[in-house]
Amino acid sequence: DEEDPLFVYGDREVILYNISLGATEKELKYVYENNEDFQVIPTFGHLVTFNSIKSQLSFAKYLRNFNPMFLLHGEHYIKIEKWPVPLSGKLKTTFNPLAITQKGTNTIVVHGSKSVDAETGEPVFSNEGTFFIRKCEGDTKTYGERRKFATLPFNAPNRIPDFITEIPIPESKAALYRLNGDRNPLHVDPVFAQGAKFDKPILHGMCTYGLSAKVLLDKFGAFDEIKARFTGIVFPGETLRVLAWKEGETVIFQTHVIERGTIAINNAAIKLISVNAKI
Ligand code: HDC
Repeated sequence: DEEDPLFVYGDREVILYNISLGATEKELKYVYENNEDFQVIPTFGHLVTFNSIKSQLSFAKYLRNFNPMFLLHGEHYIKIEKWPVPLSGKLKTTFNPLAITQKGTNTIVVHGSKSVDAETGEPVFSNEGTFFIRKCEGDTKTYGERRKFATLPFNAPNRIPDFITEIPIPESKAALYRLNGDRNPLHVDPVFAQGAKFDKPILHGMCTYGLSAKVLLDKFGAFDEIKARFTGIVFPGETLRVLAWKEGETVIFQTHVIERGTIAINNAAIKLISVNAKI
């Protein structure tokens, strides 16, 4: 396991994250630290792993011919271990690979992390990120156990969704979203994007994920687990359509790109929690 520098955050990071997922001045609970219901959209919990180059190095050493330009985010799972999500903190994160699978010329890396309160040792967030790396080589091997929710298929039920909403994405979205910590040039630099074989910069997977999570949170309430697969790219300026099916405490969802008729997120779900039961 590798250990990262501390991730230190407060209301500035919380408000920036909420606004970059579409929160406005009409939702004071997301943008105003003095509001009695001030809160962070729980997908914030992944930032601990994306703010650090060390987390990437912790799996790069298992690979041959690894070029970060050819890395795409394939899936992501987050577990909120401490509810409600603390609005400030100093977190210590340890990383460990969970699995490496070679599929033709692509390597799929599943990378796990656990973040604890640096002072008390109390668990706060766990993450499992899957990275789909083109033109790479690795030895297929399982290193650690995965959480059940992270690996369930979550196929959309064969019925009309319980909830559908649309989210227009401003052209400037990726430029703003980067400030949360993922400075990957793929999302802003046209030359880098072309090197990665895209016509123009693509949106951060975790931005599409967070935008979808916010509308689900607003509709269905608090959740403490979320998993999704990135099945298609998104360009800033496009419009997302989120479709959701409530199945007990699990809400299965998909996120489509209206303009190109594609599915950007599939095999995805949140696990609702009863906030009252936790008080
Ligand atoms: O699905 C394709 C795709 O393009 N998906 C969208 C990817 C995307 O846009 N991601 C978000 C943007 S990238 C990003 O945000 C980077 C971010 O900045 C990362 C920062 C790094 C931080 C590091 C700190 C830790 C694609 C290309 C992923 C796959 O498409 P295909 O090649 O057509 O795949 P397919 O033929 O369908 O399947 C091949 C095998 O791969 C498995 N697979 C497919 N999609 C997967 C996936 N595994 C994981 N995740 C996915 N999304 C399939 O299961 C298949 O395996 P098998 O043959 O066994 O069925």
